[in-house]
Amino acid sequence: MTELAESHTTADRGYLTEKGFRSWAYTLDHKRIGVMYLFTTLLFFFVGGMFAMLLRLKLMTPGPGLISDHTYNVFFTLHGALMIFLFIIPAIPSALGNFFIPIMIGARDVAFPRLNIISYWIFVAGIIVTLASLSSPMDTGWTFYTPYSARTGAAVTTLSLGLFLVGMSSILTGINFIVTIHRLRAPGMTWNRLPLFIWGMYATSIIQVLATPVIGITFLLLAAERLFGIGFFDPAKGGDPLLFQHFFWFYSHPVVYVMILPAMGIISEVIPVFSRKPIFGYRAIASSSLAIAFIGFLVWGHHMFVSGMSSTASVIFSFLTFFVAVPTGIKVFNWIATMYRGSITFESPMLYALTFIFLFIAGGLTGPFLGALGTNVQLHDTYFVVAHFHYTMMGGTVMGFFAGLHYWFPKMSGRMASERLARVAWWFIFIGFNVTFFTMFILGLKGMPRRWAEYPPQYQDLHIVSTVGSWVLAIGVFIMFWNFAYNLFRGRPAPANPWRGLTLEWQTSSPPQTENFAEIPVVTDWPYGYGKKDDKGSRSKE
Ligand code: HEM
Ligand SMILES: [Cu+2]
Repeated sequence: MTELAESHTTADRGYLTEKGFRSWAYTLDHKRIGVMYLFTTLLFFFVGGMFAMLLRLKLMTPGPGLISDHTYNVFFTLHGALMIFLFIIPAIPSALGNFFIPIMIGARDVAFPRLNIISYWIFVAGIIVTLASLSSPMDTGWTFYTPYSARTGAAVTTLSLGLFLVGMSSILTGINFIVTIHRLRAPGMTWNRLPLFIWGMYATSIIQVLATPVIGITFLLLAAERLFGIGFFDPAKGGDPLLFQHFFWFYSHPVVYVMILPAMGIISEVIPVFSRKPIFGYRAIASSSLAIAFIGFLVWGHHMFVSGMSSTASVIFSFLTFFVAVPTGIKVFNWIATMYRGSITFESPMLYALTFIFLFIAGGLTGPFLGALGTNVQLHDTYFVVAHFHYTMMGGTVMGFFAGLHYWFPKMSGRMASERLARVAWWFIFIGFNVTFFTMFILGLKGMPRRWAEYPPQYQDLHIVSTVGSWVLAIGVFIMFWNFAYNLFRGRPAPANPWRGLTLEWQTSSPPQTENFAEIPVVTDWPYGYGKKDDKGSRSKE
């Protein structure tokens, strides 16, 4: 603990001391910007979640019920698009990444603080344009496939431009993080001592910078096709609708790793702290993040097996898909090896980290069924796919995000959340999640197609089970955020290092002061050396 952390009093609210709208809107402090991203993305998690609840409510009955079929199309488009573009892609990188990257590498801020706040406001501008598209809401699904998206009367052009801005913000943030990690590491913070969350964020930033321009340009082409009738994707004008799918998935497959890599980074921080053991296979975990980032660019075609792409291409994409499983498997193996014979305690961050591993394995093991050509053709566009991606995205990324929120809440807010409430919420979330989404695997295997507003009555029972599960899940999420909201004001003051972590963010006060550290720390060791020191007094034992 630094001297500053010891002398820190509860009256001193660190970077939160200054009050008022302007002090936030114009701030250059990466922590404040991170907090603003956190609130913004959480808002869309709730709005997107509300649409999910409406979808599930509607699916309780097989016929036309609660809402019209067109409204159903609009709702699942909004649910998918908001969850993906305004929540899960930006949430961990922009919110937790912004807040913790500089602190964890021992810097005072990101490399380009002005660019950082500009990125935030570009993000907000993108959101405003996106919301403007609600004047005639999208019904294309979040994938915007042509030719339908080129012709529908819905506000595809407006939404494309909104998401173009959101993407631009994401590219700028990625560049900022890469430069920050290269240039601003504290003395002694070598690449081999970098916390694994930083490695995950580094790989993520590379994907953001390389892949996002592709979707940005695709959105512009789509807008141009709609506005000026240029035939990029329309066969009647010499265009190719498949080209759109290639562009779309060349971005969107790598981007599932923008969603999952930061969460994996969080898990790699939490597991050793709550197992009190050095992380097993540090280098393997770090380099597998980079491997996932690069292989992720080679497999987009596995979303297009039934699109009419050549069978040679299908076979190659199917083959390559299996390679992503290798670095992913390495990580899971190393987390489990880290826990092996550790003194594990089940505080809330660990509880969610274990939930991540459990649900992500379930999601991951169902991936190969979709990656293999034969089974894919059978399962394509059924609820099996819906179950698979909710297990990986919500069971994986969102649980990782929750682990991170519980882990870092004391640092960000300067208060402790209630462990008891966190546990109650966890039970609801764990049970609710599995009831909601495991049911969808069964529905998919039985042949229930996805994106159908009405369906044959034999599927109704399972749909009812899933809907009831979604209420249990929603109650859990509500309790969890109640816990955070209440203790943001009422929680007991957090010590500098409540979990006894070794990464640098725990060596400054909670909440951190404006420039993070009274004195830039000098790093002498890696951050995972729990347990005994060796005879030289060094903790660096892998
Ligand atoms: C309370 C939790 C949730 C429930 C009950 C839920 C439920 C649903 C339902 C019923 C569908 C429509 C399936 C169909 O008709 O094909 C759907 C689609 C989707 N969900 Fe969720 N969901 C939840 C959370 C999430 C989260 C956290 C994410 C991402 C972060 C997400 C991403 C998606 C996507 C991308 C689609 C596809 C939309 C489309 O086909 O255009 N969902 N979800
Ligand atoms: Cu993919």
